[in-house]
Amino acid sequence: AKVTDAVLDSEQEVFSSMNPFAPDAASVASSIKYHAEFTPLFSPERFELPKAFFATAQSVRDALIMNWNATYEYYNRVNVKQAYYLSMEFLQGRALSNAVGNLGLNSAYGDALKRLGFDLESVASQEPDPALGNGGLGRLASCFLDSMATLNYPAWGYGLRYKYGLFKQRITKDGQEEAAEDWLELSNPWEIVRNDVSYPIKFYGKVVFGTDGKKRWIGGEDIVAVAYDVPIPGYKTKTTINLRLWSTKAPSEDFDLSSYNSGKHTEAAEALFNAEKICFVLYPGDESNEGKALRLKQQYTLCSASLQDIVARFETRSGGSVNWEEFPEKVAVQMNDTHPTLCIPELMRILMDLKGLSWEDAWKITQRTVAYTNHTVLPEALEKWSLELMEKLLPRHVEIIEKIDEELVRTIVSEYGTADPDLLEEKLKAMRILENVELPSAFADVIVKPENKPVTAKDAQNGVKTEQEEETIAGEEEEEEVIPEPTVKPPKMVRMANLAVVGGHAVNGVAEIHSEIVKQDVFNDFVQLWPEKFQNKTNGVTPRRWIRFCNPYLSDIITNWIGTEDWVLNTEKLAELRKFADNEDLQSEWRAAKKKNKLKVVALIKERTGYTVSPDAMFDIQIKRIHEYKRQLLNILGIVDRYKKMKEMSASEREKAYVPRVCIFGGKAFATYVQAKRIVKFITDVASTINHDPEIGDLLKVIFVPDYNVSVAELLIPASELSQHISTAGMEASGTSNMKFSMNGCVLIGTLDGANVEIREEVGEENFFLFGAKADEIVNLRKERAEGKFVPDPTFEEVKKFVRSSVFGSNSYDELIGSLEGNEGFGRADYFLVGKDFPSYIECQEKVDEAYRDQKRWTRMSILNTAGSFKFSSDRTIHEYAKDIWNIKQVELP
Ligand code: T68
Repeated sequence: AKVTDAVLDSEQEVFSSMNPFAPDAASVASSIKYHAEFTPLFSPERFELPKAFFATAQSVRDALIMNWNATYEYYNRVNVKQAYYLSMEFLQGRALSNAVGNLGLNSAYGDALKRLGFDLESVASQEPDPALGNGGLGRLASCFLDSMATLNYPAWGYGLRYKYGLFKQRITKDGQEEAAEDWLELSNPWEIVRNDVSYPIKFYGKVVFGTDGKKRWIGGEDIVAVAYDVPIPGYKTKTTINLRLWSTKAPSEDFDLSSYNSGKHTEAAEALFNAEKICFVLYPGDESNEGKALRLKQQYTLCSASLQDIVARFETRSGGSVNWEEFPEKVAVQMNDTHPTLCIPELMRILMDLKGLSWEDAWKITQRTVAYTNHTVLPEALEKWSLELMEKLLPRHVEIIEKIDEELVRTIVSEYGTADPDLLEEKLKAMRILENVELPSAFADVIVKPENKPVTAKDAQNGVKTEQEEETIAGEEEEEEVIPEPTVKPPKMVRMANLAVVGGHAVNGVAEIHSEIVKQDVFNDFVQLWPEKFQNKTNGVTPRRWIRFCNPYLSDIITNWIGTEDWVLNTEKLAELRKFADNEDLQSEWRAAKKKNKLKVVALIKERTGYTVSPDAMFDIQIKRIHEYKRQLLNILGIVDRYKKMKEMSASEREKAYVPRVCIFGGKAFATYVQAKRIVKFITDVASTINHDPEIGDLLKVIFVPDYNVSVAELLIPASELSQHISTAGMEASGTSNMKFSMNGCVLIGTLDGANVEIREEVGEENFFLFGAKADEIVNLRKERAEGKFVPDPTFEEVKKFVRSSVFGSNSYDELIGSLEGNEGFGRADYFLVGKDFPSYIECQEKVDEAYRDQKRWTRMSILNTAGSFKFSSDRTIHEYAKDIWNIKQVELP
């Protein structure tokens, strides 16, 4: 099965119709030379790789800008409804090969660079990986942009342009160290600063009544948000959408020239620094109050600048006759998690205070416009802000939030009535946006319990004091008296997730099981009120970046066997591979491609860690943020168990019992997450013992790849044979690397959690290694543990003992191993149930070895994973959002 020339010709036609230059290698080469000469980022005398990258990127950008302009000119003209995806993170990855691939210019650019003495791959590898995200949530946003552009949906992304982004991870003998990631050091060739697109952003100040009787927010600190646009090309389409990233600066008059001239240089520039520091880093430490305020400022900057921009565009496109009721017919705002929830009070403020709408009208418009995606069920990850901080920083928004909370209280009271005060109290406590805050005065007396009848609002009006007031007064009057110990009041908080649920028209989880947990558990009370709001949108990933471009060897094989490259757009076609799963020719091509990808990883590992690994061993990979619930600890303890057993065997027994493996880890631990950093340190300690053990050799190697990012993932995933998705059931909302692995013919070992459940359904249960407790068993298992009923597995006990016996250095890992036992001082007793799942995990890993020994069987499993992964294209996900939440239509450019 070979691609026919006709297929290639018709593809060439599609591509040249969308390329303004219709470029051939000669014109591309002259465009690159032009940029090398006239974009003076480097000195003129040399033309080396870094300059070649910039010149090439700028030449590609010319094409993107033309398509971008055509796209927006058309959207403006036809005034279509647009979706806006607001996210604190976009994990874009490198852009050059992606853009060249989407534009279909691979051979033109490849040939052109060859003429200039370079090759496209080395030029592309010069590009720094933009570090504007942390994990799955940020990468999802970037996959969505690719799909929105590819499918011709009118949509934009909005985010922040962090100067340093997430930190760069270094691995030292002490574990993880963080360093600033200066990704903009050599400037960013893809961004276009729009000096004419900037908006004022305010913090602090106070709320007053204007002469028109309307509320006004005045005074305080003013900064400016400036737009930086990044064009996002679709695949095989002219549509090029926009990722608009905001950067912050001080208004120019804020530089205090007279202070500066009198020698007070630092004070003179204070306002500049204050404004710019907002966009220095993603997730600045928030232990201090300053850190918290900075994060809130980031979130508000994103919401306010984006909404001002969206509102301005709506007004312009309305052409002089603005009908605000039409706003939700032209605008859909999707909030990626709760981080952009301030959109709700900000849109209310703009509509009421600046555009003169009533509360009722503004509320209807806001609700119809905004929707919220939830990405976590961990209670500690549901965002809350201190009311006190928010009152200072955003006084007008707090008034609006209080009113939304009051309306919610009204709804809850009318839903549940006052007949059962305990029930009403429970519902109010669970559902209110404001936590630990007295009921609004109009509702002060709704909860009447016979035993402790509180002072009613009416009593209060009549001058009857509350108990507390009596106490204060008594304390003031009789100073001699012993004042009772003040009880510590729980802090007043704003619950952003509750605000997001109340203020939007749709709430979605990101995999079926997750959306069910969202409904049955996290937001169950809200489901009772508004069942129609709750939806599922199973995540997806773009098949362009995650198969076609990162795995060209496999892509060619797929195209040859299916007979067309259409699968890149219509992933259902991948299912056609099923019928060849046992074909020996396909199988041997398939294995050869995997081997070539593994060889690239062998080189990467050598370069990044100094270790030499065998390309013939099984590549077993776990790459994701380091988190206790993701259970990298289970993986590494499994490795320790394997090592311990190997040491107890003779050389020949070892070789018979185990398949050679390279166990690869990658991921960053959040800088202040101490337990996660201990896990990193432990993995690297285990690695250094095992990798230096001459008895073990190639039978087992453990690698921690430092500074895991999108580009590293693009190398590791195509080379993977087994990948681990082993979170405690019910805790991983979806996972998206599981989808990428499966697409690249990797077999998964995992729990019934997140999207694993659906992947297993699609690829077939015989092609997925399942183990562990189920989500609905977890609560009981934890209870049993707490009651001391859990009988630990003897192998698990031995493994812990082995770890404590200084095999991996002098450290006894008390805090880490202690957390699995719930010893005094080490926190919750094995909350993530590592000990519970350990035996079934080990047993499952034995089955993995057995399956791998039969390479025919394994290759079949691998092929059936790729063939069964088609559901997990983000194109499918985006079609669902467009239809069920955003109500937007595909618009093809003329
Ligand atoms: C991830 N969430 C989920 N959060 O963990 C993952 N959160 O299951 C899911 O597949 C993915 O979202 C996409 O839906 C995150 O990545 C964060 O990174 C994060 C960062 C700050 C605060 C909260």
